[in-house]
Amino acid sequence: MGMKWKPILPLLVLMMNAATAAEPPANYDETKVPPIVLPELLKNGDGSPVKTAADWTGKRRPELLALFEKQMFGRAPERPALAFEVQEEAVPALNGKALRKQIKVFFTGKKESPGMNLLIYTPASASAQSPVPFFLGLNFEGNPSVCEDPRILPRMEPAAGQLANGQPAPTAKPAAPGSQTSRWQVEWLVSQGFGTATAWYWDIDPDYDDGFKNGVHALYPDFEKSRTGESWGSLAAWAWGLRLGMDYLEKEPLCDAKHVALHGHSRLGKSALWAGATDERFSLVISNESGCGGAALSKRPFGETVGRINTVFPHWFCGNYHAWSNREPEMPFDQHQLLALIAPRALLVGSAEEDLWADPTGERLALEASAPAFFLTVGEAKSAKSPLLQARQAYFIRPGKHDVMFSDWQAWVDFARAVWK
Ligand code: GTR
Repeated sequence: MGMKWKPILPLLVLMMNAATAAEPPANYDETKVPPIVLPELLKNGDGSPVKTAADWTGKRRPELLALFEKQMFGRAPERPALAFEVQEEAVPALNGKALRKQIKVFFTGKKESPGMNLLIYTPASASAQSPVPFFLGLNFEGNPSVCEDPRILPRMEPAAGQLANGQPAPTAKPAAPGSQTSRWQVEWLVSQGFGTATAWYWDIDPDYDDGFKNGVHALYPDFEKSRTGESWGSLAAWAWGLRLGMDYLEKEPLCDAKHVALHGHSRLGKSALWAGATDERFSLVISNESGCGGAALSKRPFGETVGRINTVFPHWFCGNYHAWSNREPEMPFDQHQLLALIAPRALLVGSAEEDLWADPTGERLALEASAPAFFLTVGEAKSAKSPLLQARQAYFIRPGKHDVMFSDWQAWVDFARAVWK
């Protein structure tokens, strides 16, 4: 036995060295960022130019969607026909200022299957006759964390899991009721005339590397049986859940489904961008400090890198994305192209000055580089009626750290009002 194992040890040591050697330390020095060349936005893969909105919609947009699906987020199964159960009909909440509803949305179209709890608040005055615009987003810590309301149904705790390497999986951090109040601003949002809908992202897929054995992945065994480098990772699973949330909002009488803003912070901002890129029902997409794999350009070596994100979160992207670790200069795509997929709908990219890990400058540059797709598509769609083409895109940066703050919400609401008027 001993003899058998001996030769393997030096090999293991070698492999570990290779892994650490491949991960250079994060760069935070702007003078060390070399000039970068971004992949073309308005040129098709065959080299032909994209000159009109029809060229974009008919050819370039589908081509880029396929590229991001194949190389980055992975292909998800078709969403099931909507099946939901009203757990709580609209009832007065938050001292009469709001209505609260709680809905279970099932993941396989069958009512006995697992699902996510969608928590909804609207202004007290909302009705089927006067539905309200909505903000939809996943939360990090469970529905009871988003505001102080003892009637929010407890989160559904997932069974203890195992990591792909056989170790016990981490359990979700317990959340105190209302612990995320400042990040959700529910009372303020309803006072401004908006509805808000949210679900816990772990309901869809627990956030650890389990080899895609649990969460929604487990509910599609036939799809998983033929798993390849192009199959969905966890970010795509959360995006899939967001789209299912929209399937429900389209049926929700209190929601004006033509005006739904999809928002997400950090890793959930990455998912929001992918859901917004793939699903044109979202009329506004808000990426808050989504950084690497979100709004930030990957080709800028600043803060988090593709190699680092794939190492620390191997389950987030599809298998193929791992091939781009530490090969950013060779990547045939970058995040400005993902942002462009939102056009001609509205897009807000939010950054924080101290959130250097997410590369605020890279987030702004990606947004700027996506602008030609917005000019092309919005310009032709709205022509003279919309002199302010830039109003379809906003970049918001505020002082402070990686977080969702009240000032972020104020900016999002201001922008929503501007694009929805
Ligand atoms: C970090 C990760 C970021 C971001 C963040 C978050 O650790 O490196 O890409 O997603 O987590 O989601 O809070």
